[in-house]
Amino acid sequence: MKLYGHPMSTCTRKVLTTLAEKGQEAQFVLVDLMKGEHKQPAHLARQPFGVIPALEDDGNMLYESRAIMRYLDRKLPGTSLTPADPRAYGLMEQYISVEQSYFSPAAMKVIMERLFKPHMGGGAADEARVAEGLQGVDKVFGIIDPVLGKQQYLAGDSFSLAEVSWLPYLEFFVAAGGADVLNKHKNVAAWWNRISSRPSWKKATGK
Ligand SMILES: N[C@@H](CCC(=O)N[C@@H](CS)C(=O)NCC(=O)O)C(=O)O
Repeated sequence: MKLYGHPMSTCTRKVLTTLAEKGQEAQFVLVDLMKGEHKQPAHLARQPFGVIPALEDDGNMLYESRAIMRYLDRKLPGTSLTPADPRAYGLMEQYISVEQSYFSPAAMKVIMERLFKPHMGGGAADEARVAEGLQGVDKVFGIIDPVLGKQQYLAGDSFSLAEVSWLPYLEFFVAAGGADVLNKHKNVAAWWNRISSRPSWKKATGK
């Protein structure tokens, strides 16, 4: 199994976390974003949209990070990260969708402006965009906080793929100065501490 990605990429980290949760490893092939390797023909043959990650398994390619994490969870031995109970399963999917539709787009505004833009020499952060992102994240946290006050994880009492999909954006959001917004929501903050201390996340992020 080969994983084509970059260790700092949020989408690659979802796949690395899933692999670590299952106690497995894939051969890691670095796609150097700084050199534009993701837009070169060799990578476009793996991922026609020119982004990372992509997974090669048994001679077949698979792309889209959330598809890859579901695939690996179903295929690999080890503890399942997908609840068997239909209600918990529905909640896992609901919160993966909440991450993709509402949380990450808002968090990425803050992350782009405060972390990536300065790093890439893109000038000062657009504070209006940062404020918009912080407000969006605050709203999402306000919605999940009562849920996490009643249960340990988004889908219920077990860590699931829902957490895998949120972790990379949460990490960058906090690093981009989002801790104040996070700490306003006590149950979300406790959940973040719980999930970010997992060995799988530490392994995926090289900590
Ligand atoms: N929906 C895709 C998004 C992939 C994506 O946007 N990857 C980023 C890195 S996290 C990337 O390759 N960015 C480079 C670019 O957009 O040119 C997935 O989940 O795999």
